Amino acid sequence: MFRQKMEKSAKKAKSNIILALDLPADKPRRLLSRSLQILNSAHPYLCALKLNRQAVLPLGLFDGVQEILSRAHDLGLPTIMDAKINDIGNTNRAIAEYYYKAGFDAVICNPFVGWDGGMQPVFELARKMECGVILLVYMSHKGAVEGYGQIVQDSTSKWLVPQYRIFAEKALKWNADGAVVGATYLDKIREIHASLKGKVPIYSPGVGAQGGDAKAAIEAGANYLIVGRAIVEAKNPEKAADQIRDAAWRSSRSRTRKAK
Ligand code: O7M
Repeated sequence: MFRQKMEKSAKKAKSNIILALDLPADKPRRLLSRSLQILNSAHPYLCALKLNRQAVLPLGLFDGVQEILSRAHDLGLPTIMDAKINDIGNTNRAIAEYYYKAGFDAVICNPFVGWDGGMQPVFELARKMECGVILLVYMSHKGAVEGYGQIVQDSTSKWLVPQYRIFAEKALKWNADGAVVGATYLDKIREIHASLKGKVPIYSPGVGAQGGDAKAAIEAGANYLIVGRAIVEAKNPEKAADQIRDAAWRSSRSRTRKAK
């Protein structure tokens, strides 16, 4: 359901840009009006909206956040909660349920906690509520190598492999709706794209402010780009979104043509 919603939205907007609506700390009322302003102006160039706790904490889940979600849905944009859910199953399920009930179409989770008594309840809930689950596979920041890049012994095969490869395998096995891989690591996007065999779409954050390039990330195999400051903090967020969208969409079109 969620995957199809995303595909439909991207096709309609001719965009694979997900806006990360992260604003610097401010008074809740100002944050809400600025968030709505940016969303209203940039939405023609977006395929989805992502919020994280930076927005939920000051605005309140069933308060300001719901107002933003309802506006996004009115504009036809699916919504993603970047919760990086990472606890025992019972807690994970409760957290996910709140987000889905508030109107989020998908949540982002950390596969590190494993399936049994970890992620399983979230996937079960997501299927029941027809919502999505996206997993972290390789993050965009420098220190990602210390966790996602460390060499570990796979608990099933006993082979020594990089952690992110195990996470990519879990994304496939658990039938996740997406895998997050930093746009700052093109080699990782290529490698993970190959191991996902086109069955799980790649969501790439890190374009612009973190140094990643939209065109290069798409060429390497990313399906969607998560973009925050390059749009939110631009003098003209609408224009910035349009420019990034244009570069990314052209690359994804040419990748599709080459694959045919
Ligand atoms: O474009 P930016 O750098 O201003 O914002 C990027 C957004 O993506 C911001 O909301 C981060 O929390 C998020 N993000 C990363 O930057 N790196 C990651 O590895 C993962 C995420 C993310 O979205 O996690 C799901």
